[in-house]
Amino acid sequence: MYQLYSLRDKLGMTAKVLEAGSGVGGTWFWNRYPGARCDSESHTYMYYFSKEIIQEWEWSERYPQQPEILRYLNFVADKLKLRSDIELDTRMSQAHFDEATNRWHVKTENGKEYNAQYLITAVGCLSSANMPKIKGLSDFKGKWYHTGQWPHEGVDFKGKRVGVIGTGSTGIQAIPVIAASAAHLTVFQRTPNYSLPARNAPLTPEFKKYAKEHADDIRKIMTTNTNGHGFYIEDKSALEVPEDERLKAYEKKWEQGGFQFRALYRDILTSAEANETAAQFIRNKIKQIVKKPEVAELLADIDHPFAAKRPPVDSHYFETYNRDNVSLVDIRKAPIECITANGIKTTEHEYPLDIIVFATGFDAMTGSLVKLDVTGRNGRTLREYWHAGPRTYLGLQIPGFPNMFTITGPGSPSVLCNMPPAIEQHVEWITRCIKHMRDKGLDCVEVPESSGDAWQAEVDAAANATLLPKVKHSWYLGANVPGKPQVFMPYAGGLSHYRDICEEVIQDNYRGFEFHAAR
Ligand code: NA7
Repeated sequence: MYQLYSLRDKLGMTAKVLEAGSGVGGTWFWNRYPGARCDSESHTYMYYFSKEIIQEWEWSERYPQQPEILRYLNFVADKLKLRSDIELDTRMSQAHFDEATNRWHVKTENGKEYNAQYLITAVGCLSSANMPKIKGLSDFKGKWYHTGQWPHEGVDFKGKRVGVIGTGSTGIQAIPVIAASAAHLTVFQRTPNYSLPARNAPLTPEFKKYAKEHADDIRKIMTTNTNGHGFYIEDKSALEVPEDERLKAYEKKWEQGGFQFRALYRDILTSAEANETAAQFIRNKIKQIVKKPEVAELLADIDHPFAAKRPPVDSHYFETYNRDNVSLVDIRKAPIECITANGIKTTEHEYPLDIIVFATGFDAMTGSLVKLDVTGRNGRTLREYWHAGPRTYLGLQIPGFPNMFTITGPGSPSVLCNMPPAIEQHVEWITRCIKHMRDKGLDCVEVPESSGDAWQAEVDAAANATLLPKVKHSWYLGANVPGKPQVFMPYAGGLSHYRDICEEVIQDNYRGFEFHAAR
């Protein structure tokens, strides 16, 4: 939606948006699972469509829930009169680059065909559901759901025995809400996870006023910091601070809630020793909150550095394990063997269930792109080109795929950020590039292999300067999808630094890109 608004507003271009769902909203259209909400704070979770919209729209909570975000996106679609340019229920099934005309031919599942100079993919980094292939699912007599494809009419858990597989951000959001209505909830945990309390609450009138009056200042911070949040990371090492001072600081941020905890020290993601100070603080908190020692032990037995997998924020996640109707199963020790007609069978027990919820995440970053069935120069498909892992230039273009841009593609900061500022930066960059081409009478832009190779070296170097690639079971590396190449995919050098690089590239006459004039 943002790309359509930006292209139309800045270039006066006709843009056709193909949207697989029967409504606008993308990720917020599909992810309707219980407890789904944004984990960045509402005043920073503002796709910056216009100053007027920022002033007019009013968020109700510190972390908006999915229905509120979806209402916002529908409000924007109406306000900016975008609906006439959006084709709903239109899933792209194929795109082919015609080298003779420098244009893309696009086919959709409902049999429509389009011809376009530019193909801009905005398919989301976390939109292709990862549904584990567990033997016996088709025998299950109850109902099962993936959180990313939740039924619009909702699911009634009342009186049901429910199993949740997965304790990533989604599972951690859903578990407390499901536990509140289910007869019994069994959580199947493979990898224990850190989580910070969100401390969600309604926004006060004073805060709403402040956020509107300071919208420009907040936006400036979001666009000039590492992760696109509304605060900066302190320029201080966790190791240069005396322990009692550090613990007090962690305690204060824990009480305040949210990601500012992670911003206390600059080296939390670069030094194992600094990271351990935060990790240990959280593990101790888990053990204080969870009353049954054996359950606390299982939850706190975390095998990776804090925030080295995408860190969740929660509303009463750990407290939920104090409920009598919740139990935790360690499937790292006793893996799931199969699903039976009656429930889930691990190597130790069978757990009878009426409903299974798969909070098992996504084929992240590349899954939705590869599924598009895109063919570039010389008839080469994206699936073939990326068989050993994704390769892009700046996460914006892929060698061999001219006139195609990838919003938050692999090789860009994307999932390491609050997503809206990362998306907007890409949209603005692409808009400028297209304007440049129009002004100069150019009709084709592409990147050579050498640009992709050089950028991949930067992506690797940025990742290796952090603790992130050390976690081998992370979806940042594609490890959650069996058979997927294990390559660290996002750019870990920070959004502000990346933004500077993208700007330098433009100033240096689009360094690394090649343009061709119209024939
Ligand atoms: P995640 O973060 O990928 O979490 C998925 C969870 O599901 C995680 O605990 C996985 O364990 C678990 N999982 C995945 N496959 C299996 C199988 N086969 N068996 C058991 N457990 C499994 O996805 P989310 O949807 O929670 O979050 C993704 C992002 O979307 C998130 O950052 C938000 O910003 C929105 P594992 O850790 O792989 O052992």
